[in-house]
Amino acid sequence: KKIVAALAAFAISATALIAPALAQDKKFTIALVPGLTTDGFYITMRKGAQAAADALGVDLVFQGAPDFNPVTQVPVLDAVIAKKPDAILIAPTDKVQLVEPLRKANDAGIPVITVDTFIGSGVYQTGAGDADFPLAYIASDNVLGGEIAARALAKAIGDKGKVYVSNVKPGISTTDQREEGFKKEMAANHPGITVLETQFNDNDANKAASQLQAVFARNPDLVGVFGANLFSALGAANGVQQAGQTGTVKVVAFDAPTSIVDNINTGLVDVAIAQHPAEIGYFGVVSAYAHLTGQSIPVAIGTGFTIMDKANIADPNISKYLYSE
Ligand code: T6T
Repeated sequence: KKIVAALAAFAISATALIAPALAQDKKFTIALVPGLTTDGFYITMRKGAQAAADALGVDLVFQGAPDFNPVTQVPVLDAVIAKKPDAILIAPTDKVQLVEPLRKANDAGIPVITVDTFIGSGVYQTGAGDADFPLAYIASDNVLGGEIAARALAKAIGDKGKVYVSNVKPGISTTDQREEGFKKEMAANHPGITVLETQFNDNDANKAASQLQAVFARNPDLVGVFGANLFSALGAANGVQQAGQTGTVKVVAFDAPTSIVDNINTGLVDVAIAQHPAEIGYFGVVSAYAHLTGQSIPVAIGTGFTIMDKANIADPNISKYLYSE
């Protein structure tokens, strides 16, 4: 009897010892849902996420919609939730419209971390509001990014004249905050600059280009434009070129696709503000993994910027922040 009891006790303690080890050997699946799939920013984020996944032995699933739109993103999210990944990283395409779809993931016990964009106020885990359930927000400081853009544009135009913001659409946390930071900086420190009405292009570079030409036709004394994301900036720059105003109408671009190098070298774009999307993806996966293995994680992680212009774009320490295709 004693031997049986001793063997049983051994079996129990051995199981107790082995169980946590087995739990850590589980291969986690982490899903990354981008704002859209065909955007150098999210392609680069995916690379960073994959680097962390490889280092940690995690399966990374990248699934997104072809355009930046809650109407197409929500069905993709639903399909991802149905596959029950261990965690979801997502760039929500609208602050409000993604709250309920993401709550479904949270209610199903799938931890949610938002990358690049946020839902609600972006301040999570406070116990306040109804959109604070994501575990963490990992992104650039987009208000600061808008302020940097305003200072760069002010410098390029000699601190006076008419400018406007070429933006995507209201309701996107990142681009809303960039516009907010831009206008705040202009109002506080650049009294000689008039900021005209924002033009919304629905993430369509062709629309951004025709809007530039229309604004210029109404305001022949236009001296600058801030393109608040990749497609807004490329479109606005193309518009400046098509209007024959290269160098006269200054362009400050958010984001850094490889084509920005030519635009900077020809003088079409004065300054590009590169985000660090690979860093966002990397720390997204690391944070999810830390949570899944029982660690507590920071509720917010801020990533940096690299400011590119003609003087530094050839430097490999700068150009390494250009986005992947
Ligand atoms: O600027 C990035 C991203 O930060 C934003 O949320 C949406 O647009 C981009 O993906 C660039 O196209």
